[in-house]
Amino acid sequence: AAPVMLSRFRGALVGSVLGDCIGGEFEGAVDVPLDRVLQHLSALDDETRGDGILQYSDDTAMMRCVADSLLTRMAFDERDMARRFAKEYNLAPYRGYGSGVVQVLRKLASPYLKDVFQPAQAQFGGRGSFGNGGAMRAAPFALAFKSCDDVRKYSRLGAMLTHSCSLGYNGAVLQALAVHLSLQGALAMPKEFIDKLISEMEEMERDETAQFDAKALNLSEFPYCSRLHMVKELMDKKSVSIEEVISELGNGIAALQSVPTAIFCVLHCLEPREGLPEQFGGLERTIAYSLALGGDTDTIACMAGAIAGAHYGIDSIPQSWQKSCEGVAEADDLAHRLYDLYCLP
Ligand code: 8NA
Ligand code: MG
Ligand code: MG
Repeated sequence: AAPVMLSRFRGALVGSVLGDCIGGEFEGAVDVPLDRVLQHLSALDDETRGDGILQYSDDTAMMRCVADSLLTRMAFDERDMARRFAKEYNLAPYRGYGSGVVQVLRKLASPYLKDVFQPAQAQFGGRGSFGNGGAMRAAPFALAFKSCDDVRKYSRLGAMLTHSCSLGYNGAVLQALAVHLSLQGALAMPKEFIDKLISEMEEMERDETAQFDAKALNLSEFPYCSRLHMVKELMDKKSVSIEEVISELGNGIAALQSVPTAIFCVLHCLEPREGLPEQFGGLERTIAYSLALGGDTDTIACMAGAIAGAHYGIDSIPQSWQKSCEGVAEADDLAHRLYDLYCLP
């Protein structure tokens, strides 16, 4: 039976935290053999393992700020959200933030700042960041807003607090829309799911700024659409190698090289796959597969975990995994409260 909406909400946020915590092990690794991934995952079942619980990173820290802000303000409030990012960074700067974004977070801490979008716009010589930091924290926007229009609008603004390059914030909108559709059960029809995302991105990338940024960065026109078309092609293939996924979609810290990749991980793992344990359910397969790609594993697994968690629901997540990761109970609580907000008339 399809999971109920509350279970999907909980799955989305808990799945996201698990991806971040479990994926942290391989962040930045170039080559991650599947047996190392499976070893890492089976260690989570071992109650006696000595290395304590897996810590979350910037992905979860910022996701929690987004959720807390939306819940407290019961709306998108850019000043409140910016203040929470800055405060969180100040309290725990060791969470593995991107090297550029820390400058934005320091500026956002200033009480004299008039325009909270300004520090992000000053990044990288005025071009803004195209990193995946906006996308990694985008899931709560899909839980806080019912309409597709609102999800689009506020996930974009939320990302622009740190990522003013269109490649950065469009990646965040793509991630939020993927979670939004997954909550509606749209992954029951994978082809329609990817087609819907392609048409959404077509609309967004027709925008003048998006066209300008793609050109300035030497990318093809409609960069997200091209990647999503590639996702669709890879879905149709009988067998796909890890190398092919990495070379066609990427596994890097740019949103363009990681959001379509995370979406592919979810789609690819809707069915059992060779090399992944038979007893694994879809969410476990998705996380395992995301890790095996190497590169920005915590963030790709965090984004794939949110989309997959929204599809399979909380009951698909092993207790032992939940117990092994920092911040799961808090994420579950945020999901419950966002659900209550979502249900308000
Ligand atoms: P960001 O805005 O600092 O972007 C990340 C990086 O992307 C920057 O440091 C640059 O190297 C590069 N970059 C982005 N935009 C441009 C541009 N316009 N021109 C040239 N280079 C650019 O931070 P973010 O929040 O987007 O980063 C998110 C990632 O950082 C996530 O993967 C997250 O997990 C974290 N991360 C941490 C570690 C770590 O050491 N723990 C490693 C990689 C990433
Ligand atoms: Mg991280
Ligand atoms: Mg990362």
